[in-house]
Parts: sequence; structure tokens; C-alpha cells
Amino acid sequence: MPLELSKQTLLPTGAAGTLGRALRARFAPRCQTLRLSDLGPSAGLAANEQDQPCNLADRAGMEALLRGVDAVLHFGGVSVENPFETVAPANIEGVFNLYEAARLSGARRIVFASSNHTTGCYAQGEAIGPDSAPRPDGYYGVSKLFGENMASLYWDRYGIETVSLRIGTATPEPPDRRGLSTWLSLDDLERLVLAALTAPDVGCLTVYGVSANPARWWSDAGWAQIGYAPQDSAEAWRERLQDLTPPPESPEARLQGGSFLGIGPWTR
Ligand code: 15L
Repeated sequence: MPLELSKQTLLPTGAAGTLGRALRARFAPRCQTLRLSDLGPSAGLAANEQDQPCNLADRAGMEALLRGVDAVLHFGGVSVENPFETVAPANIEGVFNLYEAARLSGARRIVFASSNHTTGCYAQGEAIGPDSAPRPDGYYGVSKLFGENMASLYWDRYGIETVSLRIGTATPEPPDRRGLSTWLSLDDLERLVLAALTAPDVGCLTVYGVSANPARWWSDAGWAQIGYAPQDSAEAWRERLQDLTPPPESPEARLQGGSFLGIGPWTR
């Protein structure tokens, strides 16, 4: 069934984060109630906004958070590469808590902010798609694959639908040469999330989240199914960004995950 947003309670997790704030502004006018959640409080609530701070690792708190929620935009958790001990509570246990809370509350659609770092060890320039074998570039990428697998389990066992978005570089402008391939404009992010949220019968689907960049490495598999049609392109920035890249032989320049390949290992 297509989700009729105007009658729904929508929960963005990570509501105070960069993408969470962009989504808040763009989705509050579209739904009946927007229940905001992050570790701390959200300020300046509109008439149809509620604030319910919660730590993803708090199981009882997550069950309370999901009560009465129709759909979730799961953008909360650790969003960059970190030691495993930092990633795990929010991105491993937190994802389990989210899906369990969704099962108990009856929420039936989750849009999961996965990441291109699930496949960050492919070479830059190599064409891949959601069906390519995972090649995470760190613990963060591994945690996002865990989330995608949790989505698969809760679809097959409990009928909870998820669209996992392997988001590229979602920023106001592409930051460097890699961004000419990986950029997702904030307007295209909105189009993608709206499509993932409202398309009928998505089951469990994984798609890449990227704008219509001619230099993109990731296939459009799944886009037609949800009705996502990106309208922006990073190409306009080519001249400015073409030479903005790490030393050519470094993993950061060679592999799709870019700067994340330069983070770690962490030693005691
Ligand atoms: C991500 O998954 C991160 O959350 C974001 O901070 C960027 O680094 C992005 O990927 C990217 O690959 O550019």
C-alpha cells in the first residue's frame, strides 16, 4: 500500500544531525505529525512536531519512541568511521532496538540511511550496483551492512518494509573530485526519501543514493521501482574540483570510500 504521508506520524531519528535537520524542514509540512528524535532535545517545534530524545541503545526508550509511529526515517547513529566500540552501540544494538520496537509498535515502513561505505573498497571508476558483493571500508560500513541485513530479516519474518539508501556525499555542494561521482544534492535526497517512503510494495530494497552525476559509479537499480528520478548533477563543479584529490597512489584516491580509507587502524 502507498503510504499517505498527510495522515501519518513520521519519526526521523538523528533529527538534530545535518541530514536530519534538512529532512525535518522538508518533511514536517508533508505529514500529520513529525516525531523528532536525537540524543538531545530539538528546538523550535512547529505545531505538528513532537520531540522525544532517545539513545538508540536504550531498548525501553526505543519501544516508547516507536509507539504510534507509522514510518521511520532512520538517520540516527554514528555517521562516520570510528573504532568498533564507538560504532556498535548505536549502529548495531541501536538498529536491533529500532526493528524490535517497530515490530512491537506496528510501524510498517523504514527508510534506512545506509551508506556507500558498504562498498567503499571497490576501485574508483568501477561500476557497481546494489547486487555487487559488499566490500565495506571500515566498521561504519560493516555496521550499515548489518542494518541492511536486519531489514531483510524483519521483512521476511515480520513484513516490515525497508528501503535502504546507500547514500553518497549528501552535502549542499560536492566537496572534491570524488564528489563529482558521489554527490547527492539535498533536493535529490528529499526526492529519494520521499520516493522510498511513499512507493507501494517496496518489500526490502537497497538502492544507491546519488544525483544524476555523469561520473557516478553506482547503478540506478531500484530507482524506477520507487519512482526516484534525480534532477541535479555535480558536473557543473568539475573545473573547480577536478584537481582536488589526495595523492594518486593513496587508498583515499584509489578506492570509492575516499577519505574513510585513511582512518584507522586504532591501537590501544
Ligand atoms: C557517509 O556515509 C558519511 O555519513 C558522510 O559523512 C560522508 O562521508 C559520505 O558517506 C561520503 O562517502 O562522502
